[in-house]
Amino acid sequence: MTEPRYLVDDGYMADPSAHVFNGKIYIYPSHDIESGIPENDNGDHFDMRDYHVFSMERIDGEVSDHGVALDVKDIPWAGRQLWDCDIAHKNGTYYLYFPLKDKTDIFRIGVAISDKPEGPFKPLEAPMKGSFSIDPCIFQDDDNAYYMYFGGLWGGQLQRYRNGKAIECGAEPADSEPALPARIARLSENMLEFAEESKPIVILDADGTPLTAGDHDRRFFEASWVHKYKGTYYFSYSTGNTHKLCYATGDNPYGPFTYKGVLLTPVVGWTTHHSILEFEDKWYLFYHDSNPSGGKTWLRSMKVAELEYEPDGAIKTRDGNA
Ligand code: FUB
Repeated sequence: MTEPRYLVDDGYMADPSAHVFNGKIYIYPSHDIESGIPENDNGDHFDMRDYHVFSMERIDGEVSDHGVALDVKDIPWAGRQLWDCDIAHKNGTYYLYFPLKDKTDIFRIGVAISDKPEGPFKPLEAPMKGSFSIDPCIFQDDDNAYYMYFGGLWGGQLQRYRNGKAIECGAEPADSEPALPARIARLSENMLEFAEESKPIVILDADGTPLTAGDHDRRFFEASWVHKYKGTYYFSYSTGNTHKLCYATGDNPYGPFTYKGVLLTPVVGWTTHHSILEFEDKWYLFYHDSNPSGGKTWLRSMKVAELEYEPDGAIKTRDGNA
């Protein structure tokens, strides 16, 4: 596969989290809809109400839509806005982790369970204790520990917290201060709770200093993803208002990570958001753009493209407009 490929042409799907289960690729996207809510920096127009799960046997094969896997009306604690989700598999059970605003309009992270990768998923009665903000990404390490990375600025509400605790002012730090980091927490044995207080994912410059809040071209904004390549941990993320996907590397799941570069240049649309997957000895980038909707930032279409590495482990930058 050389050219990027759109995965579905019926409806709008974004933020694709791709995993391999039972030898097949399963994709867990956000389901974009035309909500009629005017566009704003808070992301109110991203008023998604359900998730579909997709699968394919080959990277260039037919994509099956398994239908609605979870609906907001079935989540007891739901307010609004089902944003980017991710999945984990442990001992025959599939755990879907999703951000959703609760009835007080605060983003929390919920869990829903199924015995099949395509669902349907049954949500728990309440969100995960101590959870906040958006964009959960689950990474299973080689020792079978599971970690959740999460967080997102602006509409994702991360600026309302410091060191995992809600703050009064809820503003971003000054430009010269360290950037607000994504968070990580190991998951409990039963996969339903955090096993520890969340910790910051610090991204360092090559000289060892943390990236600053004013460094909008490189600092973390949202869309955490972690994968491991040749023993190195790669933390990748979106820079949000500068529209890039960047990555940083480290030698353990908690970091710190050292900034390395851009893996995808800006796409048509405001956001892009991705996952990285190894399948049959090749690496792939799943992401989205707003080309098919004619640039509507809230109607996004998921794609896949091959991801390549340099011999030293650097990821080759892809052109977001290819
Ligand atoms: O899809 C809603 C939000 O847009 C996601 O949670 C963010 O990462 C951005 O892609």
